[in-house]
Amino acid sequence: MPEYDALIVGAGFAGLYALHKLRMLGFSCRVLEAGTGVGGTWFWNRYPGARCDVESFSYSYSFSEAIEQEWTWSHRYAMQPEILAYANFVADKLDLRRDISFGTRVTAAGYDESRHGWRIATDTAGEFRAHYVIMATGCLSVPKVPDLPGLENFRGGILHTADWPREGCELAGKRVGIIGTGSSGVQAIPIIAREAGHLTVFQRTPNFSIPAWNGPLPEDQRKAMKAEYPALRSKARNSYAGDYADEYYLTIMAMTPEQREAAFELRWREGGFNYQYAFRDMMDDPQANELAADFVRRKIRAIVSDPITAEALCPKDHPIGSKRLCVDTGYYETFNRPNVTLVDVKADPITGFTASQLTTRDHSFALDTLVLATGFDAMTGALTAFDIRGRAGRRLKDTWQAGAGAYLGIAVAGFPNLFVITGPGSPSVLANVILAIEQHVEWLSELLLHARSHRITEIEAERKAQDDWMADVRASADRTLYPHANSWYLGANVPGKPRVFMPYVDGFKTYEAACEAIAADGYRGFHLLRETEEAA
Ligand code: NA7
Repeated sequence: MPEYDALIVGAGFAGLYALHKLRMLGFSCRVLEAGTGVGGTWFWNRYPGARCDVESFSYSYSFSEAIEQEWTWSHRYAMQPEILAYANFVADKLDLRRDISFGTRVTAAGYDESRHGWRIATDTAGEFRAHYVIMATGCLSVPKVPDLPGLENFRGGILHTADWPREGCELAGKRVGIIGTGSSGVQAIPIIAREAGHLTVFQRTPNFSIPAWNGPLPEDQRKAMKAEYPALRSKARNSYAGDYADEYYLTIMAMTPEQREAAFELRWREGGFNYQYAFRDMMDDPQANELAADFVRRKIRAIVSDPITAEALCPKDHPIGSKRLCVDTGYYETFNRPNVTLVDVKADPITGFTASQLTTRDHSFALDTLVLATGFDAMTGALTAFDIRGRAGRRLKDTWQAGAGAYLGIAVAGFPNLFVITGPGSPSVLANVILAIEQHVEWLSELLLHARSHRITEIEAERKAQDDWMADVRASADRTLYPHANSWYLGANVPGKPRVFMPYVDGFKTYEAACEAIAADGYRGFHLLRETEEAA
């Protein structure tokens, strides 16, 4: 059976960097990847309009100056094909493919206590052994197909945004329905509307969306940004969100109404996430949040011509930012098109499907194709999709029955020598995830080097340290407005999933400092078993 120091699950941005980093440090590694190529979420999410909503110069690896300088981003926000091309460029440049098994899905992983190592089963490549397992499986990698009544009757095409056919899909002139108005739906709807004969948007909950104002980056700007990379990266590393945008210097409640209006307008015109991160009280103070939300609702009413449609598009049931903000290109404007209809399925619920129709309580809609933009079993989906068994054969799924948690969001008590990149309890999805990945991979590499040089055979989070960490994560979240929405941050989008707020809300910089302090304190909160202790 092939044996490695580390098996890495997933060849997205986390898996690629983990492979590079650990290989450079002399660990033998193999990456197991279910897809036929690198890129992770960018490999699967090929729906029309798929784009990153963090700026490209930020959403890119910072660990290699050569990569930074050789690669040139074409747009402020890169589209999916460009990000996938970037992942491929990195894989080639670092010669990573030779250590990746593509088309290989992990089906089970079990800890062998006598060997202090893992045994991993796959669907196509047999079994492997490894001292360490690194789950680089992504926070948004298991698509969620909702339980729609009678969907099996529908004979038209059914597509999920997160599992879009590689060869694309012909929607020209067709009657297309789309369910879901989160980031994926908001990006896909304007593009599909241009192609389709008619597009019907089935909306359960409207989301807040801020314009991206995306566009090509002029040559001089690209050059200037490349020259500025060290400063941009350092600013990102010292920020809340792991991004180089200016953040948190405005307090909504300290401004006059005129100043506020001007500040909201400025952030709207700048576009993107900084509408949230510019304001220090937006996620803490309900009154401040409502003012920011009201500004966006007024924008929606000004853009959308039909007042009933406009009102239906205005989010009113959650604080702005408590569900991940959407960043769009012409989303609200799309509802002014004559070939687009909005259906509020909270008011008029979906009741079933025939071979060619979606029916709601009050209406029926003839469709050729149904697009599901219905999201993911986020943050834990890929970690509970197959059996991971730790000490005494205990399943990770059972361990997390009352809510997912990991010490520093990276290691789980009872699962020695297994690590999760951007796991529950770390900033992950609340930060620029590429930087969050880099920080985790780098911190973990130091831990594994420490283990190697101190002849440590087993690394395990202590239960108390993990419980205390997660209690702090929850307490911090509870001081904010984040838990005030039925969001995927707390698993609310998956029926039966325990509702626990999973991301670390105190920001990237604070989190990194906590990780460094724990390392400096001899990896406080980890039980490190030395070979000599074991012999004694
Ligand atoms: P999201 O943000 O989870 O959005 C999923 C959407 O699908 C959301 O509007 C849901 O409405 C809707 N949905 C889910 N199930 C149903 C049913 N049964 N009926 C009607 N509507 C439904 O996923 P995305 O893929 O858009 O984005 C996820 C992240 O990926 C995003 O935040 C970025 O980080 C990238 P609901 O709000 O639950 O009422």
